[in-house]
Parts: sequence; structure tokens; C-alpha cells
Amino acid sequence: MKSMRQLLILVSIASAAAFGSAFAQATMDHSKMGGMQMVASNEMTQGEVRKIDKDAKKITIRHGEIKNLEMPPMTMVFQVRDPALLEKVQTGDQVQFKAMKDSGSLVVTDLQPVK
Ligand SMILES: [Cu+2]
Repeated sequence: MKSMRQLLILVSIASAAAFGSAFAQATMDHSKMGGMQMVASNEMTQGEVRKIDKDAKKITIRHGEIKNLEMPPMTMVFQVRDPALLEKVQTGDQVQFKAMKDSGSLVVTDLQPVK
């Protein structure tokens, strides 16, 4: 009797584990999809630094097409989320950057010189 109960417990643990891993699999696939979408919308945009204003936390970039903002190539001023980003680049540098819309203004969230 006792061993029968242990067997039942073992079976229920095994099926719980199987269910758990199936669930984990589904969760993983889902997050992978989300991750791919993030990569697509967070693609780096090419540009050239035209002007840097550290006090105002602004940078002027002559940029290529920004796919996630559906913006054609142009020269424009961006806000910079973290002023430390401006320490990494100089006027005239070729850069890669990420920009997003934040309550109406365009903000650079990542910026790095292209070697
Ligand atoms: Cu623009």
C-alpha cells in the first residue's frame, strides 16, 4: 500500500515536471519573439555628429533613415537621455545611435562612435 502511494506521488511529480518544461518552452518561444521585435525596432541608425551641446543635453546629427521612427535621412537636433553619451563622441564623428520618441520629443538613448 505504502509503495503504491509513493509511486503515485512519483508519477504526479513527473507529470508536473513535464508540464512545467512544456510551459517553460512556450514561455521561452514567446520571449524570443518579443526579443526579435525589440531588435528590429531598436536598430542602430548611422549618422554624423554636427554639433554637441552638453549644457542643453542636445546633439545635432546628420542621420540616415531611422526605421523605427519612419524618418527619412536629415540633419536634426536630438535630446540626449544620458549626457554621459556626449562624452564619447566629438563633432565630425561617424556614429551609430538609437533614438526613440519620448512624450513628443526625440531622444537619443544610445550613441557610439563608429571606428
Ligand atoms: Cu530626423
